[in-house]
Amino acid sequence: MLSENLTKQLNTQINHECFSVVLYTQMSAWCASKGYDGCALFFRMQADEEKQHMEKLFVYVLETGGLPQLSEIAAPPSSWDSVRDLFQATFDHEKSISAEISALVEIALDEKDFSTFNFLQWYVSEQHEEEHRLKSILDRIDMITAEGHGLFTIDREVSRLTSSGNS
Ligand code: OFO
Repeated sequence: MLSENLTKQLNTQINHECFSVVLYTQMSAWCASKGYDGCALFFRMQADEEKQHMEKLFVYVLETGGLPQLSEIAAPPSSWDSVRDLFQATFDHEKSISAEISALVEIALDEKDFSTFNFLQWYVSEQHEEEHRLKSILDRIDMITAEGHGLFTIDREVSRLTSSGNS
């Protein structure tokens, strides 16, 4: 049975995952509007993954006697200065999600709620993977450097990584 505090914190995380869905969907729209189809696909897939993250939390709260509670989602930004800027914003966003997950793990441990602690380990691994994937993309963008000349290559590279599921 979840404590009132953990129920509240997990509900906050459900809403943060919802924001990630909206953010990545908007990022996908920006990419598509610029003709960066590989990046657009990447962000559509990211948005789908975030929906799964949200649903996993939603079901866990329900199964442990809590009431999932959705709240207002802020509007995401709708444009970025460059593809690099877009991926940097994504990396920063994922790092902030990792910090939120760590804070939840800490609360679960403090409360000796080992079921929730165990449940959250999936998110700990997932965040590790996501940060690694985004850092790899940023590294490749930096290697390719000169945007304008390199954009086609960047887009193709992101598309390749998206379809292989590798970093
Ligand atoms: Fe990509 O973050 Fe969800 O958990």
